[in-house]
Amino acid sequence: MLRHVLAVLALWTLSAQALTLKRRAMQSGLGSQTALTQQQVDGIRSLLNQTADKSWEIGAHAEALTEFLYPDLSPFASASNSRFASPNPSVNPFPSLVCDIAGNVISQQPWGQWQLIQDASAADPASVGPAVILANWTMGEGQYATVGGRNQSGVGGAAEAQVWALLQQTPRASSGAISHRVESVQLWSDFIYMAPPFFAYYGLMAHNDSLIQLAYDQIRLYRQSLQDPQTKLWRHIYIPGGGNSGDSDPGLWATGNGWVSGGILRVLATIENSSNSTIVQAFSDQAGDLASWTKEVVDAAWTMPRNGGLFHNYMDVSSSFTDGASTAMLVASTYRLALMANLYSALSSSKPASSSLANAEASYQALTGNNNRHLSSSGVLSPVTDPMTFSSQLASGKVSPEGEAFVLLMESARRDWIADGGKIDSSAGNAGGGGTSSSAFPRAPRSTALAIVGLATLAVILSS
Ligand SMILES: *[C@@H]1O[C@H](CO)[C@@H](O)[C@H](O)[C@H]1NC(C)=O
Ligand SMILES: *[C@@H]1O[C@H](CO)[C@@H](O)[C@H](O)[C@H]1NC(C)=O
Ligand SMILES: *[C@@H]1O[C@H](CO)[C@@H](O)[C@H](O)[C@H]1NC(C)=O
Ligand SMILES: *[C@@H]1O[C@H](CO)[C@@H](O)[C@H](O)[C@H]1NC(C)=O
Ligand SMILES: *[C@@H]1O[C@H](CO)[C@@H](O)[C@H](O)[C@H]1NC(C)=O
Ligand SMILES: CC(=O)N[C@H]1CO[C@H](CO)[C@@H](O)[C@@H]1O
Repeated sequence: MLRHVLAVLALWTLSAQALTLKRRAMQSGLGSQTALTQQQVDGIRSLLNQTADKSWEIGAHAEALTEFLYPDLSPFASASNSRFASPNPSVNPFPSLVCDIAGNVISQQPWGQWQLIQDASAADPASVGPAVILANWTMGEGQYATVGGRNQSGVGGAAEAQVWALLQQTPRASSGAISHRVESVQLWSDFIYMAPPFFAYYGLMAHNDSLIQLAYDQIRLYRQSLQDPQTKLWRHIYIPGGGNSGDSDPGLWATGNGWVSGGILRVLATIENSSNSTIVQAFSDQAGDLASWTKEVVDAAWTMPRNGGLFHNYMDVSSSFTDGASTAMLVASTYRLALMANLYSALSSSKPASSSLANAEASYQALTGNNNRHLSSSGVLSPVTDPMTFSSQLASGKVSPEGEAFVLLMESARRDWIADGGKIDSSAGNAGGGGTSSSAFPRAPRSTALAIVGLATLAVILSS
């Protein structure tokens, strides 16, 4: 009897220890209830490294690595160890891969060019800006400290010049909205992920509140021009005054709504996570708006038709092909918004609808499970929209770098939600069907179950 009690106690202690270890390891990389494998994550990272070469892809790559590998430095960092507002050369772990990305960009920037990467898009190169700011603050001032061959004033100067490019070299709509394009005024939903998070982070680090206000104002002005009053989702491209109407795209492009919700959330988190109560108070009305504007998009998205858990490329057009990339990004935004609304009581009225959370989880399971139907064992996501045409499906076997980044953003958001005590709502099942297939079953619980069975067997042997 005593042996039996001891064995049960031993079992209890061992599994408690296993859980503690797991919780500690959870802070970066894969989450505790992930349905991804390490092999898929390695594949995604390697695909990103090889294929993300357009300006906005480089920015999305850097942000995905920040949230996935260096979460203390992301705007969504958790309370006790956030270094988001105070990055410095001794941060641990050091964000070397993000600084590598910034360094590669800077080393190729010709002298005198204000954009970080020369581009017909005014906003897309700014997506790399937060990585450059992070590199600047973590590199140190020593004579031999360089990133991309430049010393600190050169690296900080590159970020500053990117701000000037947007403020001084880019045309604006009469409303004041800064164009997404260099040559003419065009408002693209993509802008929201590219420029406002950079303005906000720059403003926070430079103690320049007018840049934080600018981030908010640009989102407000873009929303005025792009939001569809019926669905509340955002249109893709609006050309003020008509212009060359061939360039406009009034469709409710799914990826655009992913960029919008993800970009607004980063600005919101930058304000809330500023570690500066003056800023939190000064921007409390703006933060409330940003949270409710994200909720509009997130809740509206989950009322749109889906096929096997995936959104359609144009969200309200069931005949358009399904797109795993935007689906991943909208799952990410749903979990991020839920986390922010939980943490900050001022934002609690912007918690996503419970049906949104259940649908997001069903789509997460559909994307990651179902015998690798949508995410191959080497990490290739499909089907996805072609990032260069945005209206056609990418040929099978090809890789969408932004889609790969969205999978890491999705995993990071869900991981952080769970780590904060958020519940996974599986009531909507696995929207991809085939929910009984073994690969749809989350890996971590399975390995925990195996460990418990093993320990229980040991307990029985010991006590007999
Ligand atoms: C990309 O791959 C190269 C070569 O293996 C490696 O040195 C570099 O650190 C990688 N960068 C990222 C961001 O993964
Ligand atoms: C940084 O680099 C610039 C350009 O190479 C140089 O003019 C400047 O003196 C350097 N600053 C420091 C502090 O070393
Ligand atoms: C770069 O970092 C230094 C402090 O390490 C700071 O003084 C400077 O303002 C920063 N520049 C930018 C653009 O963030
Ligand atoms: C907080 O933000 C205000 C406004 O930007 C700034 O004046 C102040 O220096 C900041 N305080 C700290 C401790 O960074
Ligand atoms: C804040 O940034 C804007 C835009 O770069 C600039 O015009 C302004 O002078 C800055 N304000 C301060 C106080 O540095
Ligand atoms: C310093 C600070 O305000 N950190 C906050 C950053 O955001 C997370 C939630 O996303 C909070 O938990 C932290 O308190």
